[in-house]
Amino acid sequence: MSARIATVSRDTNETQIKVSVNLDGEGHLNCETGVPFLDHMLDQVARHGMIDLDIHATGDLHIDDHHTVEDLGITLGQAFNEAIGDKRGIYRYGHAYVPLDEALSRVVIDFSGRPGLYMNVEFTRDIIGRLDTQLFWEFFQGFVNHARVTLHIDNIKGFNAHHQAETIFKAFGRALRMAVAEDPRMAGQMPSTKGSL
Ligand SMILES: [Mn+2]
Repeated sequence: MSARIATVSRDTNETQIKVSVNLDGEGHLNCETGVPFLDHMLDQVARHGMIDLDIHATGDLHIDDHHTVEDLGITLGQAFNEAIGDKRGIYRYGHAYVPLDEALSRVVIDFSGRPGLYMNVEFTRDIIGRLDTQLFWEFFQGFVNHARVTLHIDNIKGFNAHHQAETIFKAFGRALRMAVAEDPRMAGQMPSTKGSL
């Protein structure tokens, strides 16, 4: 496989974001988003996805975190879509269950080419750190639309909202890792009878 890397810049009046991704990385994150809890979550995606992420973001945080979190999801999705290429020879589907103490989440992803987010999560608090938990939906919707994936996220149990979020992002990283991995038996074929994804 050729190098699965991409760098995407996205500039609007609300945010300026640059994301570099290496799908075959070592799990390193270099990140400055200005939203500390989001940095903590992206660190989980990089580490558990074995993906290298280099992210620089400046946004209108004086309003709130909304535009920055949503646009990060969009830009990350664009970078994934570019890095993964034509999807020949990958597993395509990935899934993971991840616990953290009392919390348990399941994430299932399909690099289907068809954007779809099915998120079943009830956070036990509205705010984690200073981050509005509604913004996780915005992040994943932005990612899904631009990475063109089907993504099912279920928080099965959880009392502590930090744990709920962390299990979701760790499972997201693990599911990504499985889905983008090279399948030696697929040997460069498209993982679809349709012939394209
Ligand atoms: Mn934590």
